[in-house]
Amino acid sequence: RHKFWETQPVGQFGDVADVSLPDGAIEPPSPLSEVRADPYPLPAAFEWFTCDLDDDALLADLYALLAHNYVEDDENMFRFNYSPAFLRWALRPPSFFRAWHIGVRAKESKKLVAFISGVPARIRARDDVVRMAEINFLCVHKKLRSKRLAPVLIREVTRRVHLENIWQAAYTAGVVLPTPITTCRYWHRSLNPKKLIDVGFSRLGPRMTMSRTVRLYKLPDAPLTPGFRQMELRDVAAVTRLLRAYLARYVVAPDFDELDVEHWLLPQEDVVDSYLVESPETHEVTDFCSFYTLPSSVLNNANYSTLKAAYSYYNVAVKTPLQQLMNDALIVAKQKNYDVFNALDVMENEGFLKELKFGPGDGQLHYYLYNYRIRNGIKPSELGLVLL
Ligand code: YNC
Ligand code: MG
Repeated sequence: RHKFWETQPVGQFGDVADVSLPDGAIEPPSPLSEVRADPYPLPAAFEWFTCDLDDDALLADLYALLAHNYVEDDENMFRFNYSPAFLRWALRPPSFFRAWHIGVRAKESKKLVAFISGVPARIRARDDVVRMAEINFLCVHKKLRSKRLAPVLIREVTRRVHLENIWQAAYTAGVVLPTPITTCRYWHRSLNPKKLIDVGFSRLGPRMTMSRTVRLYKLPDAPLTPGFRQMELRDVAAVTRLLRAYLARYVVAPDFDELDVEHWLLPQEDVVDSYLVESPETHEVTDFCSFYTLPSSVLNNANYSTLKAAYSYYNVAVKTPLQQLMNDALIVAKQKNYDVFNALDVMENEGFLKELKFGPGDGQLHYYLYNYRIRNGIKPSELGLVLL
């Protein structure tokens, strides 16, 4: 059934009932001298091409490949439109490896036709902190689909990850592969309901008029929590403490240090936004919330070409009720002109989704680990990891 995935060190569908298999690595690491030294062969017309994201022209090519060929919804109405600035942010965290930004181009025209990437991360599973690669942006040009190029890209990124003496990876996909550690659902909170209905993202509810719908989703003009403000560089240590203590509750979560927090959470215009609550009395940082910006192209609509979407990232509510904190996140997203605010049912998110008028989406997001078994998987609420 899965000619490629059956050959890989991942939980296989047949293993599910086998209680004798222990949690942790499926295969031990090999000596580095045994890692294949040469890139895997590609069809003759193509060549490997390590991408330098400092190069604006290359970044523009990568942006264009993804903007035209990356993930679409089931009805092909929308396609992710990651911005060039976002791609730079996503692909160059602390200690990133340039060799893990892997392109395939046509030998003759030099046109970029496929891509896969990895970035290094420390991810904790139960009490085991593991160096992993986070694999993302696997993309094959629409004209080259179903030719078994994807397994070649995956084998090549795996080889380059192994060369750094890293043997595990984390990734998400909309498709079911052997075997998810958990399956999450996206929820959507309308901020600009009229536009979302016009582009076919949402529908007018039964017995609802447009003006009642607009009123239903209306939000205050400014955040309500005293001391709610944007995160700044001086907050990195406090946010790191807050986040580390919070993520310790989850079965699978990143192990962030201050450098990670500075990279992943310090605000960058139209890439990542982070807010915190600074107690007006003690000046202590008590709560934190964040979202990243991922627009979608609207395919085949006469009036609109993009949807501006915010995606809930990491949130920590200690003093402020989570619902109130997230309501403030919705308010700032609305102020900044986002059309929709999306969140997965991970961590404690179930605790605010319905109350804050999020509706369940139809897409599922499956989370996977490579060469790491977690017997019986986990619940979305036990997952403390958000990938981009
Ligand atoms: C997918 N998304 O099952 P079997 S997510 C992994 N992730 O293999 P072909 C996938 N595998 O079943 P196409 C996959 N989609 O026969 C398909 N596959 O064993 C498997 N779409 O290859 C599939 N981006 O080349 C099958 O298929 C084999 O031409 C078929 O190419 C697939 O980034 C794809 O959704 C997805 O661009 C590239 O459809 C193409 O269709 C495309 O004939 C639109 O491939 C964009 C899209 C995927 C987004 C993502 C995470 C990727 C994770 C990859 C796995 C990483 C493993 C860990 C490596 C490091 C290890 C260490 C240490
Ligand atoms: Mg293919």
